[in-house]
Amino acid sequence: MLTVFSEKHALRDSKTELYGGQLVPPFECPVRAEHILQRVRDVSLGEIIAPASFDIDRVTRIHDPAFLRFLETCWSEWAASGYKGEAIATCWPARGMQLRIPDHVEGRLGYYALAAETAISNGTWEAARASVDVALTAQAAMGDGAREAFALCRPPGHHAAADMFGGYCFINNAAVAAQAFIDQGASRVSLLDVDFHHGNGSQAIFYDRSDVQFLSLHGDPRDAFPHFLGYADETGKGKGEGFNHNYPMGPGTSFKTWGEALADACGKIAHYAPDALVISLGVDTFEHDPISFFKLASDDFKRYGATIAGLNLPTLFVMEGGYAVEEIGINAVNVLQGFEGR
Ligand code: SP5
Ligand code: ZN
Repeated sequence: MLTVFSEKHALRDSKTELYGGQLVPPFECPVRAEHILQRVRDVSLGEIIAPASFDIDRVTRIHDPAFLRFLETCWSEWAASGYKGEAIATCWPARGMQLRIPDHVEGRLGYYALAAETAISNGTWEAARASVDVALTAQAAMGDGAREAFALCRPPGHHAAADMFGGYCFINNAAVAAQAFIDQGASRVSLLDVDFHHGNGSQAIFYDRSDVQFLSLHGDPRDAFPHFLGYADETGKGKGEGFNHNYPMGPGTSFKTWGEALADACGKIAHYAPDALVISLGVDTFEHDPISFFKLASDDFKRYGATIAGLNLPTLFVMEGGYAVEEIGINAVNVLQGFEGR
C-alpha cells in the first residue's frame, strides 16, 4: 500500500495543552507521526512519497475562507499582541450571545474554537496545510488507479468543522479528500470514522448531504470528548436524513462490542454501495491509550482491518488520533496489514 507523508508535520509542535486544569505537553505530538512512519518502513508496507501542493480551492470546498485566513494569521497576531504563551481560546459565543465575528484575535479565537485544549502556535498553519496535501495526494493516487492508500496525516482533522478548529484538528483532511472524490465524479462516498472520539466536524460538514454517508464508532458523548455531538439519534437532516450513523459506546467497551458495531456499520456501507470509502483512522481505541476508554488490543486492529477489506471498495485511510505513542505505529499499521490480508 502506498503511504503519503510530509516532514512538515513537525512544524505542528505546540508546547502546551490545557488538560485537567494544567498546561501539559500535548498528547498530539510530532513523535506520533515518526513512529507510524518507522513502522511503515519496518514492515515494508510499500512505497512512501511526499505530497504534492494543492490549491487552496480544494480546501475551501469544505472550509469557510475567513476561517482559513484566521488559522493562517492567528499566531502572528497573537504574538504581536504581546501575550507570552500560545494562543488558547478563553471565551466563546455561548448560549444567548452574539455570533458577530470580533476584530481582536482573542475574540476571533473564541469564535472559531470548539475547545480550549488545542493551542495555536508558530508553524501550526503550515503543518495543517501540508497535512491536507498529504490526504489529497493519497486521494489523487487512487484517482490514478490505486485501490488503496494511506495518508499519514498530522495534524489530524476529524474534529474540524467548516469554521471551527479544536480537538487537535485544524483542517478536516478526510472531509476534503471525500469531497475530492465527489468532485472527480464519484456519486457516493462513505466516510467511516473509527477514531475513539466522535468525528463531530465530519458529521457537521456532511449532515445535510446524501452523497457522503458518515458513520462513526466512538466514546459516548455523555462520557467522552467532544461531549456535545455524537448521539445515536443524530441521523442527518434534509437530503441527508438517514445518511448519518453514530455508534456511541461506553467506558470499558471491548473489541467484541466494538466489532459488532463495526459489522453493523459495514452492512450500512455495503447497502449504500459507495464508489469510494474514506477511513478516519484513529487508534486511540487502544486499551492503553492515555485519554480514551475502549479496550482494543494490538491484534484487534489487524482483525478489523480485514473486516474493512471485506467491503471490497477503493479505500483511503486518513490518519487521525492515537496517543499511546510507543504502540501507535504497530496499531495503525496493523489495520493496514489486516486490510491487505497480511
Ligand atoms: C484527533 C483526536 O483524537 N482528538 C482528540 C481530542 C481530545 N481532546 C480532549 C481530551 C480530553 C481528555 N479527557 C480525558 C480524561 C481521561 N482521564
Ligand atoms: Zn481521537
